[in-house]
Amino acid sequence: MQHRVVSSASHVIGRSWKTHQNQRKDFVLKELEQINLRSQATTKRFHFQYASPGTFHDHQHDHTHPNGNKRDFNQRGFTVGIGGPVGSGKTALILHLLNHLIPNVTSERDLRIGVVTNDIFTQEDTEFLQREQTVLPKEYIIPVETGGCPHAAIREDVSANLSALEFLTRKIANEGTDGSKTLLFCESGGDNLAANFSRELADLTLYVIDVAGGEKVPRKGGPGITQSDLLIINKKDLAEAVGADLNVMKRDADRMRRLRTSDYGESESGPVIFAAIKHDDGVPEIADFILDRFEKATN
Ligand SMILES: Nc1nc2c(ncn2[C@@H]2O[C@H](COP(=O)(O)OP(=O)(O)OP(=O)(O)O)[C@@H](O)[C@H]2O)c(=O)[nH]1
Ligand SMILES: [Mg+2]
Repeated sequence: MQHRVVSSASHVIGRSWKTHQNQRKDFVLKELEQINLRSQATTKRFHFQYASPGTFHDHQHDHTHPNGNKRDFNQRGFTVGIGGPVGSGKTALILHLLNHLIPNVTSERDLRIGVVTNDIFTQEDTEFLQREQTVLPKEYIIPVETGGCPHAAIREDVSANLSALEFLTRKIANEGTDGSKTLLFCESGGDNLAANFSRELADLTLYVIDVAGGEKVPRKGGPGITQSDLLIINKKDLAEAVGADLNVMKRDADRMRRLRTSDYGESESGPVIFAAIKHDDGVPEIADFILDRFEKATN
């Protein structure tokens, strides 16, 4: 279809306004006609289908990835990416992890913690965490305002998050701690099932979904569900109220996170934890999982 170039304003000067308006009307009518024709088209369209939503890949291994899986944690602390749909409980998880880790673990292990939160148009989650927790200095929690689709800032162009996390690492190191003892949480803005952290940004990925989204969510797949290092199914306290069967969710999550049979036993699946984060249920297990991976990566 040929598109006519619409006159620029300067082009209009010298012609009567009415002529211009009539020409525009003709143009719009022709466009509508074309759209109508297109909607009746019978040509088959090809919609590329992925063979699968991807498989779980255990990152507790010795082989190196193309970018190398050893990096300088003094430059940027070990980064835990927390993704998941809107309202699934990502910020609640950070709040409860801070309250669990800081009194119980950090001084014993000489560990320092920093947090970066992503929101699209506000700094809501940073403000919430600064207000609701009292265990971490407020300046160790900083926001990134993505201004657009949250997945872009954790997957396509991670530079805003990288600079925020490097800034926090320097800040923490300046206050007397070796940067390699820095554990950073990076919360993605709530997004859809296609969003997932780039391994360039996150050393460990957690993906939080919740039972209130429906028992179907694990089997819908997507890279967060299939490939995150840990899948957290939150708000199990609401399962009965929303009619979600936790056994079905576990079965589907295991199926979607099955390890590749060429490398592993056929029946193994990536880890899944059911939690009620608001009630601290499951939080110690999630903290242990993070600390285990942190120690393995940084030692
Ligand atoms: N019933 C119940 N509510 C929870 C639980 N965890 C979190 N919530 C509530 O769920 C709501 C959303 O939690 P958030 O932590 O803000 O969710 P989020 O994933 O950070 O949301 P966005 O950042 O907006 O994507 C809040 O009102 C929490 O109190 C839980 O285990 N059970
Ligand atoms: Mg949040």
